[in-house]
Amino acid sequence: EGFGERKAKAERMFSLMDGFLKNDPFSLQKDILHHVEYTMARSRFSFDDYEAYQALAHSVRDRLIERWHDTHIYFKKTKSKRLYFLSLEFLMGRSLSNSVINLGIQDQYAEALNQLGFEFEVLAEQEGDASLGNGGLARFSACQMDSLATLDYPAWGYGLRYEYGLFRQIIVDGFQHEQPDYWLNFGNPWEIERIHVTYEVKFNGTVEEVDMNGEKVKVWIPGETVEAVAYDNPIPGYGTKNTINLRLWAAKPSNQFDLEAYNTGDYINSIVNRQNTEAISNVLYPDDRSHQGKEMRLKQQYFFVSASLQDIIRRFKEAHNNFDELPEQVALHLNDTHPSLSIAEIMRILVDEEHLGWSKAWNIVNKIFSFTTHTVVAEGLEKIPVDLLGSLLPRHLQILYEINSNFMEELKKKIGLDYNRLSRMSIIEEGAVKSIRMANLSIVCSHTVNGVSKVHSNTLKTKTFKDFYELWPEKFQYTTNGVTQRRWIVVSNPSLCALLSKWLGTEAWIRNADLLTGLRDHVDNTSFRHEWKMVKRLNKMRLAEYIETMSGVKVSLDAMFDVQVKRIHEYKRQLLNIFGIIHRYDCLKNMDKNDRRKVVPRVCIIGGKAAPGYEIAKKIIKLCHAVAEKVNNDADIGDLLKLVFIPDYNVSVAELVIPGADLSQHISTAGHEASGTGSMKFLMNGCLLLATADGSTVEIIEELGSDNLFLFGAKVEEVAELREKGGALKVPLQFARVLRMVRDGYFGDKDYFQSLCDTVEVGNDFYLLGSDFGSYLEAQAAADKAFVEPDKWIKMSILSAAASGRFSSDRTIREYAERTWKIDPCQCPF
Ligand code: B1N
Repeated sequence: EGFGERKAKAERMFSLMDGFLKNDPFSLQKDILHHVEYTMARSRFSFDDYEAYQALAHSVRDRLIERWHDTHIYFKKTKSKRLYFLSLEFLMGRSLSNSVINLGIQDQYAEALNQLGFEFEVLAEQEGDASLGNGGLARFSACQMDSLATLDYPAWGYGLRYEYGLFRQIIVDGFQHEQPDYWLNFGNPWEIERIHVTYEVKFNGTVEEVDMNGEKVKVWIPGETVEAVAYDNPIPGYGTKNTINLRLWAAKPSNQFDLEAYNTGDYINSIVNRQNTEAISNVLYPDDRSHQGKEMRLKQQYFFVSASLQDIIRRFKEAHNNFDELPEQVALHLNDTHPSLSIAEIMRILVDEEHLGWSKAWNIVNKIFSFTTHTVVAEGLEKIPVDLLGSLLPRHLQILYEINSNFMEELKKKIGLDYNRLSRMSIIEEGAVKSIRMANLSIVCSHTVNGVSKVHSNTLKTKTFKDFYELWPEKFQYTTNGVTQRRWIVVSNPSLCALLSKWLGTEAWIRNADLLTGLRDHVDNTSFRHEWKMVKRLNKMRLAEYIETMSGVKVSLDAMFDVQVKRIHEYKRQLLNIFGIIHRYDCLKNMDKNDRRKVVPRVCIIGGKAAPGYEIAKKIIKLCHAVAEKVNNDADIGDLLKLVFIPDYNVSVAELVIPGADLSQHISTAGHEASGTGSMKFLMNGCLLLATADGSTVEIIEELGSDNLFLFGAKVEEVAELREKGGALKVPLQFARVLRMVRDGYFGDKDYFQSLCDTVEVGNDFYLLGSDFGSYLEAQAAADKAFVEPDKWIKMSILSAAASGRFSSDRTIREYAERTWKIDPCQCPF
C-alpha cells in the first residue's frame, strides 16, 4: 500500500468520523447520552448519578484521545528528544474536573449537564481517587506530569498500575484501621487498555557462558516469565492541545505455559500458579522509609523497569538503526532510587541483546540517566540484599558487580587507596547482609543528581553524599519542588480562581504563575480585601460542612482553621501540634471566664495516614482522637477550641481542606523534610504558614519575607548540637506538664500512651519536641495576635498567594528541562 492510498483511506475515515468531536453544549449532551446508552448500556430514562458520571467521563475521554493521538503523531514527526519519567508512584487523584478544565470546555459541560438536569460538581463527586502512591513524592510526580503537558514537553510517564492503591484509612474507636483500596472495582474510564502492547518480563534462572563466533558471551536463561500489559492514561495540558501519556503496567500470566505441568495432569495447579504471577502489580507498598528488601517489592521494581525499557527501546529502534543517537534522543529520569534497576537492565539489553560491547554501551548509558533523590538521611536509602537480587536477577547482579568494579578502579586512580572512603562509596555494601546501595548506583551512573530543595541539596553535599560530591561536584544540582496551580487553585478553589483572574485582569497566571506577584499591587484595596475574605469564608463553609458530616463536630466559621495534613511521621511532629493543643486546652481550663473571652477560637484539623506497621505513628493518631474526645465534649470550652481528625486524607480531601485553611503547620525538625510540597499548596490558597526553617520553607521565606509567616524552632545547623546535649537539654515546664498529663492518663488509655511519651522524654527526644516547644508556643501566640486584626491577616493571606508563583511545578519542570534533561517544547500545531 503506497503513501497516496494510505492517505486517501485516512481521509475517508476521517470524513466518516465527521471530523473531530464538537464541544458545543448540544454535541456534548448527545455524546453523554450516547455513552449512557451504548457504553453503560443504561436506558436513557433511568440512570443514576454514578452512571451519569461514567458516561460523562467517557465523553471527556473521547476528547482526550483525539488530542493524545495528534500529540503523539506530532512528537514522532518532529523527532524531538523525549523525556521518560520513571516513577513507581503517581498520586493522580480525580481526573474529571482537571481534564475538563485543561481541555478548556468547563462552561460548555456545565451547561450541557444543566440542560440534562445534572450538576457538574455533583457528578464530579462520584469519582474515586487514583491513589497509586504514598504522599509527597507521588503527588509531586503527578504535578510534574501536568506541567510537562502544559509546557509542551515531549514526555512520557511510566509507572505501575497497582490493583490496590494506598490503603483506605478508617478510624474505629480512635484507632487507624487499613482497608484495601480496590479502586478498579467499578471500572476506570480514564485508562485505555492496550492489549497488544505487551512485553515479556523474565525472572530467576541462571546465567551461562556460551561461545558466539569465537567470543564468550553471557546468556541469561530465565526461569519464569510474566507478561506486562500497557494501560495508557492521557494527561492533557492546559491552554495547549498537547496531551501526553502516563503508561502504567499491569502483570498478566504469560502465554508460555508450563507444558510439562499440563501434561502430567496437574491442570488446576498450573492455572493457580499462573494467577500468582498477576500478584506482581497487585498492591502498592505503604512507605515506612525502612527498606527491608522485600522480594515482591523488588519484583515490582524490575517488572516496571523491564517493561518500560523494552517499550522505550522499541520506540527508539523504530526510527534508528543503531544506538549512537540514544543520548541525543532519550532522557531517562529516575524518580528516587525505586526505578534504578533500569541502569542494569539497559546495560543488559545493550550488551547481551544488542551486542554493543561493554564500553560502548557504558558510554551511552552514563549520558542518559538523571536522578532525583527525595531522601535526607542515609538510613532512609534503599538497599537490596545481594542474595535476593542474585536469585531473582542473576545476570543483573553480574552487571552491577562489573559496574562497581570499574568504578572502584577509576576511583582508586583518583583518590588512592583510601579504603574507608572506597568502601563508603562502593555500590556494594559488605557486612552482615551484603547489599546493593541503590543510591550509590544511581549517582555513579547518572549525569545529574538532583536534590528537591536548597537545604536538602546542601545536606546531600555535606553529609549524605559528601564523598560523591567531592568526586563529582558538577553532578550535584538542586531543583526546588513545585505544585501545579491548575489542580491546586483552578480545580480545587474555583472562587479564588475567579477572583485572581478578575483582579489580575487576565487568566494568564494559570500558565504563568509568576504573574501572581501582581496581587501585591492590590493589597491596599479594601474591596479586593473584602472579596478575598468572602472567598476564604466560602471555602471555610465548605470545609465546616465536610467536618460535620465526617465527624459530627460543629465548628464556628469565626474560629481560626488551623490545619496539619500530611503522612503521619515522627519527624513531621504531629505530636508537637497535639501537645500544643493540650497546652492550649490546659490554659483555657485554668483561665477565668473574662479572660477566656479574649482568646482566639481555634479549629485544629489534623489528617494523615500512618504506615500500617508504624506503631508510634498509629499511637499519635489515637492520641489525637483521645484529646479531641475530651476537648470537644468539654462544655467549659465550647467554640474556643475544637480538634478534628479528618480520616482518609488523600488528594480529593486535600482539594477541600486546603482552600479552607487559615493557618497550616509544616513543623518538621529542621533537616528532616527534604522539601515538603503541602506548604506550597496552602500558600497558593492564601493560607498563612506556621513553620520551621526546613526543606522548601527556607525558600518560601526568601520569597515571602520572614515577617509574613510564623517561624519557629531550631535551625538546620543547630540540630546536631542540640541532640548532643541529650539529657542536659532545656525543656520548658509547659512541655513537662503536658507530657505528664498524657502519662497520667488524663486522656485515658494510660498504658497505651507510655511508649509514645518515651519517644519525647528528655534525653530520648530525637526530634527535639521539648527543645522547640517554647518557640512553637510563641509562634502560635503570634498567629493568634495577627488573627484578631482581620485586615492585617487578610493582607498576609494575599501576600502569601502573591509569593507562591515560584513554587509552581511549571518552574520546576522548566528548570529540569533546560538544565537536566535538555529537552525542548514541541507544541502540536493543529
Ligand atoms: O518526597 C517529597 C518531598 O517533598 C518530601 O519532603 C519527601 O519526604 C518525599 C519511599 C518515599 N521522600 N521519600 C519518599 C516515598 C515512598 C517510598 O516508598 C520513600 N517520599 C519523600 C517530594 O520531593
